[in-house]
Amino acid sequence: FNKSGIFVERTLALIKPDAVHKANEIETILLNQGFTVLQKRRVILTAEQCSDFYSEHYGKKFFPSLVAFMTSGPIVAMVLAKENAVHQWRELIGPTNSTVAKETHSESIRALYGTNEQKNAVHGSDSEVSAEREIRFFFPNCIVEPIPMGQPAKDY
Ligand code: RTP
Ligand code: MG
Repeated sequence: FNKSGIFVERTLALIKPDAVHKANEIETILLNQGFTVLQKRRVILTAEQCSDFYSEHYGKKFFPSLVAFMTSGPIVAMVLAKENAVHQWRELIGPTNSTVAKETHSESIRALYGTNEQKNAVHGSDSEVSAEREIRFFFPNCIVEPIPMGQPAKDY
């Protein structure tokens, strides 16, 4: 909810291990694009946690390599808020393959900070349903419902 009490969509962003050293620059870009950072954590995923997070890709050829990459170092998880946040964040990060991004979306975050099909600097939820699941995955205590009027805000 924004200052006027109007619902603002949320999405989950990850800064992947290849771009964690550029986390401050990436955060500056997203703030300049009107996103608000509601939550932020630096984490190192276990292979099990990573497999769960990317379970939609289980069985694909690139899955073992993806898990190895995503567990190779710390990542930064952020809950971002903005109007139409899921779509807007996907637009800002650009195409999955950073090589393609450099050719077609040269201002995108994946063009600027990614390297190839796998090392692509950032993640963004692909739908509102994914966003809610992924936010809960990284921020299980984060409030998802508005706080009822007259009740104290607690436990988030
Ligand atoms: P993400 O979930 O990380 O935001 O990326 P995405 O939606 O744009 O792409 P997705 O298809 O969900 O793929 C997840 C991540 O797996 C790696 N990948 N490697 N052929 C390959 O080697 C390949 N394809 C995808 C990338 O790191 C991609 O972001
Ligand atoms: Mg995806």
